[in-house]
Amino acid sequence: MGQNIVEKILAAHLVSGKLAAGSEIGIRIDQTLTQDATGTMAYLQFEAMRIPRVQTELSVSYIDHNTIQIGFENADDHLYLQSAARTFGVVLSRAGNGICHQVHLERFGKPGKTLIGSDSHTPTCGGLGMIAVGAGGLDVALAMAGEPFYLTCPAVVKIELKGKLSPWVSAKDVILKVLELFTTKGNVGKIFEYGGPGVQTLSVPERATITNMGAECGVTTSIFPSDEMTRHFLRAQRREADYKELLADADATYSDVVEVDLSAIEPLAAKPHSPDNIGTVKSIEGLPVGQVCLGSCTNSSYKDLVTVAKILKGRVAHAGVSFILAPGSRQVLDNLARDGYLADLIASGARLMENACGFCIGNSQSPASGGVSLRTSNRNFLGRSGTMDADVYLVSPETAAAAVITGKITDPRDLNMPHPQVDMPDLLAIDDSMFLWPVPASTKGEIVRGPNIGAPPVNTPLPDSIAGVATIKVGDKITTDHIIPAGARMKYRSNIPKYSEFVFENVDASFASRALDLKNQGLSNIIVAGLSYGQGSSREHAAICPMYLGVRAVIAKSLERIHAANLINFGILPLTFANETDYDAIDAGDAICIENARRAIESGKPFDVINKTKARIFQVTCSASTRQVSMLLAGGALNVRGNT
Ligand code: MIC
Ligand code: SF4
Repeated sequence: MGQNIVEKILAAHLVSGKLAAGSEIGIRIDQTLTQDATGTMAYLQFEAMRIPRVQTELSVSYIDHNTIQIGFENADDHLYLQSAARTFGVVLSRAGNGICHQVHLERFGKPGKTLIGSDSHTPTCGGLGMIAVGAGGLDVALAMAGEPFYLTCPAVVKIELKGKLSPWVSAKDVILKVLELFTTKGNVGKIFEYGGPGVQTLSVPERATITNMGAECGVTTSIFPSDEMTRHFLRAQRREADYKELLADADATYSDVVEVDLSAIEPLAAKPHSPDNIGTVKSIEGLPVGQVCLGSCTNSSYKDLVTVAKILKGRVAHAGVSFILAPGSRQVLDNLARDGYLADLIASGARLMENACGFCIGNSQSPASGGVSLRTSNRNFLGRSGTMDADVYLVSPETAAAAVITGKITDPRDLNMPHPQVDMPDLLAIDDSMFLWPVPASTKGEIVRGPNIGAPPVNTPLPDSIAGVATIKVGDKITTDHIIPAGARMKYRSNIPKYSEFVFENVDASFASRALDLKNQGLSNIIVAGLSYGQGSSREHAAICPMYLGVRAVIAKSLERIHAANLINFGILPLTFANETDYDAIDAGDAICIENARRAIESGKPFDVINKTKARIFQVTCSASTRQVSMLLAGGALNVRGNT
């Protein structure tokens, strides 16, 4: 029987398990990436494993998130990362070199290879025909130590693209369409494999926009075939030798096939406050816009920025609009400068930011109170921009450019100008001088630890009886940004006691101190949640910090993949209601108890939870593999590893 692309790559990397959707498999990892905000913890964990050098073909440590550096913390992290990279044989991409996903796509991604990254948008490299998966830092550390990466063998959904995009409609509109069809919940355990005749009309940067934002659907990853477009992209990067054709067999099968007609898509926007709250740009036309932010790992390629430069040429940003521009990489910025487009963008009033995440993670360029911000990034969760009452809309570069001109949400097709055709160049200027390459083990030097660098915390083994309190009850679609905010708080990533003070800061500011009090009384904290708990980022701090505050279990209607894995890695029980209506019968503050917890999770069967306050019993399930059950019993992955 024929194979799809996912099956081909997984089969070539399979270390344990069977390729049957739903069962746990272990795969060999060729490449890893980390970024600074998740990377310090990942390398601290790697250090704890006492492996002298990384065991992968390639591991890259990017500094791209915390580059604002107010206070000493970020700078300390950067020095730690640089010295850890040198010690462990990791390539370091220095601050200023660009956003991990854009740079990895440009310089390192290879069709047919596997990549895991401690960032949820690692699937960006799926645009090159890789299996590229976002994971918690500890899973990346384990992969660097040569361990397989374990995941639930995915169900492969084919997204059959037909037709061709109309002028002024671009890749961002395609993924917004996909988000409208699939939403941000209910897609755990799936991979989107793109196919069909429409694929060949999309360049690699366009494909990468689509695979990048597949992360918002909650899928394990998304992937495109590797074909002549891929060869062209790699040739422009002067690495055609990395090209390998990778296509699905004609008789390949899929768990589902969904057709998307590219020619029927129109300019779309994700409205506040979720990437799946999709409407046409036409339907929100005329809304005044105070800020337009162009950049992020979704839409900051050379092609995206040249398109905007061409639209804006000869015009200046509307007086009401602050126009922010953050190129995705130094390569993009360099080529824009060489080809004259940077001058056009500056002439149009662009406020040039660093080649980094910047505005996307809310550490700068927060909108005005009650402001409307149009962004080409991928997440518009409430408060992520740094302004709680701002409305953030996610749009294509074309729609963003139209608002720069008019000062209001505008369908770019109404600009009354010919659509600028931008093809990817045959050759780009390449300059790898901002990478620090691995050095021989004998010259590696010391690891530098400033006061911001703490030891990675570990949990205690799972007690047999969990006596606790439902310390907080939250609703559906709680993101990791709700659990532990990034933005201004992000500089505490390496200091867990400090960062933990901000758990649920924007949901219930009293949570952290209440949880710590209960922990000090010997009680466990339990989080009660609705559907799709833990959406969004891969940040394992959304597990580590609650663990530090004494959280022992999350009981939710459903949990998202990366967050559930992170909870297990840090010894927090990821439980789901056997009957969702039981959610309604719990109130925050209820005394909750689980007897024989160890035996219950070992059994793999639904088990009882007692709500002492309401004098009721309800059942929950712990979906963990045998391997994960041992981690939960030991109090987390580091404890298991410590015992081997
Ligand atoms: C994000 O976009 O939310 C981040 C910041 O890149 C996170 C990683 C982190 O929190 O450090 C992600 O997407 O995984
Ligand atoms: Fe950086 Fe934003 Fe991409 Fe996250 S989504 S990696 S913060 S650019």
